[in-house]
Amino acid sequence: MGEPKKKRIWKSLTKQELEQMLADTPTVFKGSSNLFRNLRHRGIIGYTEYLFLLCILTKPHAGFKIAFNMFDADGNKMVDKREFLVLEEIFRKKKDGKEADDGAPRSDKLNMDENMTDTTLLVHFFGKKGKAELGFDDFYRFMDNLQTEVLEIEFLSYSKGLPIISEEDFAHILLRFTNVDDIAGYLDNVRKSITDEKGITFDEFRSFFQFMNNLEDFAIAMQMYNFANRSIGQG
Ligand SMILES: [Ca+2]
Repeated sequence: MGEPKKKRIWKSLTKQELEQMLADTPTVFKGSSNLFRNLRHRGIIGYTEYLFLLCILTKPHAGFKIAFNMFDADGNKMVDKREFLVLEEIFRKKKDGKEADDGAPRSDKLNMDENMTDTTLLVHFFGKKGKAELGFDDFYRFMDNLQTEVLEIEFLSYSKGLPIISEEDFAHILLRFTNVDDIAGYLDNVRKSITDEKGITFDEFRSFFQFMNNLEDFAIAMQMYNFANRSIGQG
């Protein structure tokens, strides 16, 4: 919400500029939780890639393997570019809301794919020639780094250079995910109930959001305890 604060002005790239951008894209071996921040505006992603990245942000780590296996159509434990491009098809189907076999012969679709512009993400994963393949470790690290990067950006926007954010800042972040209009009462509660402010570190912040990504599993576990009539303690 409220982002992006400033709209970027529409920008056209020349073919040379685009090629330079793609040539400067770091390989997946050089991936880090600073990848997107280091690239800044020197990169391009497609809409389906944007949806894919957005999806990753709220996936539990256990789901990474499922996603990897989904791409790895031939089961050789590596994802190649062709396998990854199935993404286009998945999101296209979702948009149409049906199993859209448009009747076009398979070869037509592949031709279309080959004429597609490379993106930063494709070059990052599969190299400039598109021949590199992605192993599960690289894939896992990429997804983990992306989650960390986005959480870091959020954390740093509140911590202002300090190693912690305040409990009240944390409450602000949580309330952003709700439909509550008048948050003053809630923030008052936080102030009253926390007399001894310790602050929240980035590790705690990240753990919390990783827990949120696993909320479904947690709910199932809680139901089991409930069925078994067992109580749960902190330990
Ligand atoms: Ca494969």
